Amino acid sequence: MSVPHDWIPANTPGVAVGAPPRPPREHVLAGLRGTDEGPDLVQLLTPEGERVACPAYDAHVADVDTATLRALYRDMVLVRRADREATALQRQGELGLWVPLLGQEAAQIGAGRALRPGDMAFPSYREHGIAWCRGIDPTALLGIFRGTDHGEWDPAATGFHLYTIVIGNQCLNATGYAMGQKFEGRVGGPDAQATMCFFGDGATSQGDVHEGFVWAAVYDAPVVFYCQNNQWAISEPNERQTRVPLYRRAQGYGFPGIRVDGNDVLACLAVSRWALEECRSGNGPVLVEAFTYRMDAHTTSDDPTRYRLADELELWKLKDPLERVRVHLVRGHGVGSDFFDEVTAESDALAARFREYCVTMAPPGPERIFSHVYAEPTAELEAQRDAYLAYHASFEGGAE
Ligand SMILES: Cc1ncc(C[n+]2csc(CCOP(=O)(O)OP(=O)(O)O)c2C)c(N)n1
Ligand SMILES: [Mg+2]
Repeated sequence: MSVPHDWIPANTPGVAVGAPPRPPREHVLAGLRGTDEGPDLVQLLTPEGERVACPAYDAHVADVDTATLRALYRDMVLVRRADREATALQRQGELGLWVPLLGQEAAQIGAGRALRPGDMAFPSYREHGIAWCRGIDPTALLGIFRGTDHGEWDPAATGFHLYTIVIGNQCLNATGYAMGQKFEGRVGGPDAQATMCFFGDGATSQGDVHEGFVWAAVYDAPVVFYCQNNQWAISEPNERQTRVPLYRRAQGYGFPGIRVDGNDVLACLAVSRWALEECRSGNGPVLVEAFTYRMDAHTTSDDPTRYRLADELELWKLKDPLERVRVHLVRGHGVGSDFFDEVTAESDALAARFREYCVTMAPPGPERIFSHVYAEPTAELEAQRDAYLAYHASFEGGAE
């Protein structure tokens, strides 16, 4: 089958008469979309849990032994457990909203474990697995979804920016940050840093992403653009966002684009390590498309049964990111049931702690709205805060 980049327009100079013409529209619609897995998918662990050779990337995970694989599996189980608990908490009225990560554990843990402490990550709103890898306890995410906070962590201390709801906007922030890393000489050398920017397939249609790509390309900014193509942008399928596989778009900007099996944690780790190293050594930017699937609703406010068929989900369940690592650990590394029982027990304990934290969270005081407005408070802001607090105090005292 021909693919779009092989197409030759009819009158291209130097192309022999009779060369294959551009296929008709029906041909394009028949399946030459950017939605197929395609021939370039980087995969190290098959959905059946079999380790397959991948000469281009094997060296980047040569150090991954049984202990590391177990750790990657544990990460994925724990973030999935917290995610499921948060979904239940929303259904019970304890959270206003939750954004599930179900199905994207490998894409996030692989990338997150490739980051070093000095690197910087810019998430959108579904990156609970990246937060985990940056050492942020899942309880710190709850305030955003309970409506008490915009994020409890310190981006500078954790190397993890606050969540971004405005689609694609973080690509501009990440590119600017990476340009700063470059201007300040933090590229090349032993302590080199990189930036990783997380966004979805739908975000690639946003102007901010295009602008970020252009600036990053012309300034050789050390940023890995990490697109989790989970096939859907709420109810819009990926085929409504693109005519070519997303990773190929990088070519038009002048930097490499790689498509990795986003349900294969080992491949995501290998490709992310490679991409980050490219950036740290001055060869950035890089686009990574993690080809994955959103197994749950877009958010708890969404009902995916309104726009997609159940058999699609059933097909992706066969590619579950956790299951293939479990099978590989058992068959390839002789890991016994004790380990899996321990991880289950640990995940139950995490879920209980997470729930307890959520239902006992104190509502924030009225002064909170004035915190972090500016890096340094201004006299005017302080005056506004004092007036607001005085008003609240009179209200509580029964004066109203
Ligand atoms: C600028 C902007 N436009 C529209 C929205 C509404 N919106 C929220 S999520 C979303 C879909 C994003 O899809 P994708 O980028 O694929 O990320 P995913 O949610 O699948 O992880 C849209 C359109 C928004 N938040 N910001
Ligand atoms: Mg999406």
